[in-house]
Amino acid sequence: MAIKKDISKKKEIPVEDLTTCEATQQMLVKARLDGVETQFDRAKSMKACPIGGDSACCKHCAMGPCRLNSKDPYGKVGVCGANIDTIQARNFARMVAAGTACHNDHGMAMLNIFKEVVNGEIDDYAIQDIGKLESVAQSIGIETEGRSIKEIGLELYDALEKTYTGVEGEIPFAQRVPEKTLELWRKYNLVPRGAMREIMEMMSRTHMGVDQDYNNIMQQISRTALVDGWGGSMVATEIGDIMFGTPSPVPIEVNMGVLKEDKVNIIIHGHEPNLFESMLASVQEPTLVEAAKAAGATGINLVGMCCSGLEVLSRHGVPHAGNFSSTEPILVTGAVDAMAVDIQCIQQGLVKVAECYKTPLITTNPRCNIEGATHIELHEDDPKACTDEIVIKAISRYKSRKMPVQIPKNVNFGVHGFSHEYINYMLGGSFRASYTPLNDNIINGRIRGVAGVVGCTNPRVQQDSVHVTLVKELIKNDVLVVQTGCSQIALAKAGLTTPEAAHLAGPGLKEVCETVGMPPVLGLGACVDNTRILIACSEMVKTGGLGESISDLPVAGCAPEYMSEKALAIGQYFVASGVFTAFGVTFPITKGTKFEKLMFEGLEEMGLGKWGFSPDPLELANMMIAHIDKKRKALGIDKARDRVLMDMADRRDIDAA
Ligand code: BF8
Ligand code: SF4
Repeated sequence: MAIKKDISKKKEIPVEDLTTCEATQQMLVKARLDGVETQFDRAKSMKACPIGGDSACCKHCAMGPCRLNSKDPYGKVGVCGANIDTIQARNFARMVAAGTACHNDHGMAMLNIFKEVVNGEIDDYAIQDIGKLESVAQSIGIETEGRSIKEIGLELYDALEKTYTGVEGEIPFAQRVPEKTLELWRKYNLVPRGAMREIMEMMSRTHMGVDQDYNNIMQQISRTALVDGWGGSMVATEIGDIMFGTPSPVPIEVNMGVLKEDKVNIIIHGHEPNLFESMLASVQEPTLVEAAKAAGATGINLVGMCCSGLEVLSRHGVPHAGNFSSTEPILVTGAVDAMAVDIQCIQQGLVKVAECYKTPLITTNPRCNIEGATHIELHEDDPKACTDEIVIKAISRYKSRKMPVQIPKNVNFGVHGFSHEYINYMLGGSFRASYTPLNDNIINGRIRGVAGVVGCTNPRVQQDSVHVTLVKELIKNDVLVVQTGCSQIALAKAGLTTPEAAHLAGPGLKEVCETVGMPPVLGLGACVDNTRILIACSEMVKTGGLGESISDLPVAGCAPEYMSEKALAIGQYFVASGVFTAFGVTFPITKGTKFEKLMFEGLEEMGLGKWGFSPDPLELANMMIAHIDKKRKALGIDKARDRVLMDMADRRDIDAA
């Protein structure tokens, strides 16, 4: 039963303060009128625990839980004697382990499907990109010349399986890491074995009474995170491209206005692309389209949310309805006839909101059931049995729509789908496809550096605003921005992923964007596709002129509105790969501790990247730009940029005269 709370009498925060997404604002107003609660209400009534926020508590055994005082971090220790550094390191370690587990679990599921496709046991999916199959195989030393797809595919499967199961040695994609970076990892024993081994060791070492030196725990934190970025996530991206197509730029529509009042609206929300790919087939099934029309609709409208949506937005241009914090508000439209989910970032709160609007909320994956949702399991050998049934449920909900429908009119346009392969081609053209033009433009200073702005939205901050303010500041300062995850949708809604947005960029970046016809903000896909950024960094190093290691590059990363453990795993693999990575909202650390110093300074002194934190978007931008400038200086290319800027100023003076 839906419990409708009377939340109208409580002192309300203006919706404009909760989110800058106008469509979400409208739906929050309606939710209040309808007496429906969302994460924004819960965030207000649930004050974040300050001790947990500082990571100053431990509940790893029943002698505790133990709470230390983050104002006096070394004033006391836990019952077992664990000090603040051990406690924080263990907490952080387990969050990274959980995030890494999520991405690897997803990647391994994709790899299993791939094996069955190659073996001919699954015929609903196919190998769409043979070129990518060959290039991925070659990248880890597999011979492709004169061999069949099946032979290459099976050898690739066997090799990539070690990403998960390897008990010793190095994961296969370590071969893609620039030599100097890999040398450093070997020096510190950071090159991961299989994910199962690393995550198991991480959980074991963080048990009460095992690893109690934060430096040593940090080693395993990095190794665990690296088997996310260069392991499970990278496999998910590459296998996804091989099976469903490598993205190339595609015009897209985002925002809640992609829902259609006269159509059966189906939303897919989650992370694994196969559910969506099967649903794409189901909504084109003539009998189901007919059934929708017989129910009075003009057709079936399939849209995505969160990372599932980003996968098919990038690959096929399927419209995207919004990011994480909009997943409850969109149900308030009353226009959603079914929401089908698989794994990750599916809030339990969706159940009640869906109930209020009689929207079937359907779980499809055996790893994610939600109490109160309907479970229709997707079996890879017959996925359409599941997706067809979801469409039928949606049609019947459409037929019995009783309550008024209110769809925000907001629709924004953009160009997305910039795989690292495409960046290669885009800047170099088909005759000289390479990263040389990107490197050249960085060296000559037109592009100051590259920033990855990624990650979630979080109701603890005004939805989308931190992403948008940060990115605007970065491009204004000639920093090219690459994006994944919910952040990408925040920027798409703000119109920053169009080539026309080049006018918001600084003079150097603007010139490059206008010459190439590209947006100053490049959408790369879902969160697992952060690995496209790793590969791009790797290519930049290998192309030459920007140092020998990823840590030499004038690049930085940021997740300014993060909430998930996956985001922390991503942050840590960027840091361990050599990238300065700053987070917003909050950071699970106690100030003034040795562990903080290690994270925010020590790792960089070892030759890796480092962490940064600020809740303020402009401060985040300044930190990232300062880091980029520091790297430019170390590379000796800071002077080039001075010249470029002087040229532009001179030109303006001449124009004025
Ligand atoms: O993996 S950005 S809220 S949807 S965790 Fe989740 Fe965060 Fe969105 Fe995708 Ni990524
Ligand atoms: Fe307390 Fe130590 Fe047990 Fe943690 S492991 S709860 S610090 S006694």
